[in-house]
Amino acid sequence: MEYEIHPAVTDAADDIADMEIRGAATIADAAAAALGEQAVASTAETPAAFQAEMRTAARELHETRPTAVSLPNALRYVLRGMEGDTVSELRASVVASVDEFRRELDQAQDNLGQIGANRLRDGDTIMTHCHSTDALSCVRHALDDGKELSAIVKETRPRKQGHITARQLREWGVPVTLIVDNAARRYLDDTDHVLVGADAIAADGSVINKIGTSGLAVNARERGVPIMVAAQTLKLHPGTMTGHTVEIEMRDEEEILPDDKRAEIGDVTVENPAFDVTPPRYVDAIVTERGQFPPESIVTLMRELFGDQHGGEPWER
Ligand code: RUB
Repeated sequence: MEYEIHPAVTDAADDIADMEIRGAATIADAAAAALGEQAVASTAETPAAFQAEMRTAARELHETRPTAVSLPNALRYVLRGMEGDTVSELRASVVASVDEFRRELDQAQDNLGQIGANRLRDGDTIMTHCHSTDALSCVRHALDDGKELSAIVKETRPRKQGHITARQLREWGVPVTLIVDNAARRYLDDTDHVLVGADAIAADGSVINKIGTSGLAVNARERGVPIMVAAQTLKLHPGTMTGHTVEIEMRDEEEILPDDKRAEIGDVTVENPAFDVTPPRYVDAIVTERGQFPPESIVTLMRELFGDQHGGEPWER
């Protein structure tokens, strides 16, 4: 059976895959919003057809990028809220569920920022990697508290999300020093905190984030610079509680080596993993909207939040 998938869903899926929409929280927000549009536009005539259509839309959104667990967590949240005996009841429940999800996401990011800001002191210099809205929420709150901060911003090859971070920080008036990734160790001596986000947090406290995070964390530990991970609970990966590992996205070789350059160099293999895994021993604190945790204790929060529900595909009933 073919279901009519709304352009809002196919457009969101394309934009997520192409990284026009990127960053774990933003991806989750966009996916939930697209499901809401699907529900509103649905012409399904029976409750079963409506439910099947929503699950098909969720699957299309899920197949875009594999690593950020916020995406399946968002889809699962919305689909679990789908209830009712008629199409209009089902539609209303999805719309309400999407609204609630998006509100909670904003609220969680705000609460997390307040908590994370307490770790930052007036005059501190932070070092960032990639672009994380959760990490920047901590900076925003510290600034609102009247603290002055400076930032050393890693460029973050190959997609240079550091530029987005730099632009945001400059808008807030934070002095920014932009460096290439390879210069990070040198500038750790001028850094008070490494502050990064996460795409997923595993039950053992490992942090999955933009490629290069783990090397930065090892170097920071060696220099004695604390590493703080800002990650709302939407980033906790339920499947890792039953031993699943987080899939690391491998992206197009072209992002690293365009065809014309490849023609100059000759036949080489290019590997382009988008994320890496930082073991818990290199992380000082995971800051969530529920408080801050040493990474080894995050499993306690996961047990509390997920209970016996360790995931499964979002569209499974
Ligand atoms: C983004 C990235 C971010 C996390 C957290 O990778 O690694 O650090 O997603 O972001 P990409 P946020 O650019 O490949 O999506 O805190 O905004 O959820």
